[in-house]
Amino acid sequence: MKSFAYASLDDSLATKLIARAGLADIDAKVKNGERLSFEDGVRLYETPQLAAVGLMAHRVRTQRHGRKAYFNVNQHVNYTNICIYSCKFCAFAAKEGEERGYLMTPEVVEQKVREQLHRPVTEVHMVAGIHPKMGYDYYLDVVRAAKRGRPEIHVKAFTMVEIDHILKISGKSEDEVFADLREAGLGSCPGGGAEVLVDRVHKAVFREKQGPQSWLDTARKVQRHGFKMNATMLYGHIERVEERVTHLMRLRELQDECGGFMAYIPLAFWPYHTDLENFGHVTTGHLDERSIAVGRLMLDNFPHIKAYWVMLTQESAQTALSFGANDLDGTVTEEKITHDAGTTEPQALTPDALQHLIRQAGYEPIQRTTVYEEVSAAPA
Ligand code: V47
Repeated sequence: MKSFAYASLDDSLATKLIARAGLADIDAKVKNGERLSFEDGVRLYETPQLAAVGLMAHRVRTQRHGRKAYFNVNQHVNYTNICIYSCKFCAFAAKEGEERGYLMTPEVVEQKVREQLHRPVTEVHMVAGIHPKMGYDYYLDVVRAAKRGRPEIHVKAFTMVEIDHILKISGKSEDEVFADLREAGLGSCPGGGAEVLVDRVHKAVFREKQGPQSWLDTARKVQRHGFKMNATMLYGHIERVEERVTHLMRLRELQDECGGFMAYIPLAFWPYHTDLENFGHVTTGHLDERSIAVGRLMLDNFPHIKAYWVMLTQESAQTALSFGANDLDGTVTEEKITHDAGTTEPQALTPDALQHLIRQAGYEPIQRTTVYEEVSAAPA
């Protein structure tokens, strides 16, 4: 298939368009590999000229990744929805004793992984609520159970909220806990729980849960102990533009210090069945593309920008490949967090469907492992 016109827009024409949008100074910085400032980030979020922002992000994406677009074959296991916290954006959490509450035993986790043995799954993504009663060994056991079910699988598990909780209940030193997690089979950590790394948003929306500084401190611990991880931002609720940019600056600083982030993943907020249902709006393509593009431009030290189709929708995620994203995440299989909050997307996509989205946008689909090794070039 011929390249999608936008993706191969002549560079001098792009430069003119960006200058017409009043962003020539930012464009010059991007071209010279200069770091963008907080004020630049705010302008990128506020300019009405989204196409110009997208062109700059696309140029950076193309320099780094050419026409490659990654996906993986994975499965999600949300081992419990019972949670001590009541975050206003969350429709997934249940209280102990509530009818919709559930807790998987390690045996059930193993069974979930075994159920997918006929598919070429390389990753299990495990995140959950913070259960009031489960002890330290339970966390190690769910990781061990996944590995028992499929020994070669990469276990990407536990957000910084879970890691912080595990450290606190362990009664062990930080070194011992990370050694135990590694021995159990933990491979890396997902990027959830960051929400917006700003105190105002934390107080207003997820007051009881780990705050911005603790998320960053825990991420530092994880990376210093040699684990790779991702970083998310939950956007499209009460956060302000300046707060989104502050979030990005904080991630960029930590990446300078530790270098263990693989991908930045902006997550579009779904409001249904949450305490923000009457306040929030469903995500729009405009904000999705901008979130991806600004992430690509501000996070000059992040190798990958992921457009997570479950939250962005397939349409927005596919378009995001031309706005700075180079990854669509994976097949997913069984997702609860966004589905409880009303996403209109299916539970799973086949590798074929992901490759189709990528090819239709003019890119080359590449199956990857969790840590971005190429599994194999997809057949043409
Ligand atoms: O931390 C909760 C978010 C996250 C809602 O690292 C919501 O590869 C939208 O982090 N609407 C969990 N989002 C998911 C996550 C993730 C997903 C895919 C890949 C990776 C990765 C990480 O979901 C939570 C929270 O920020 N979330 N409720 C909601 N109503």
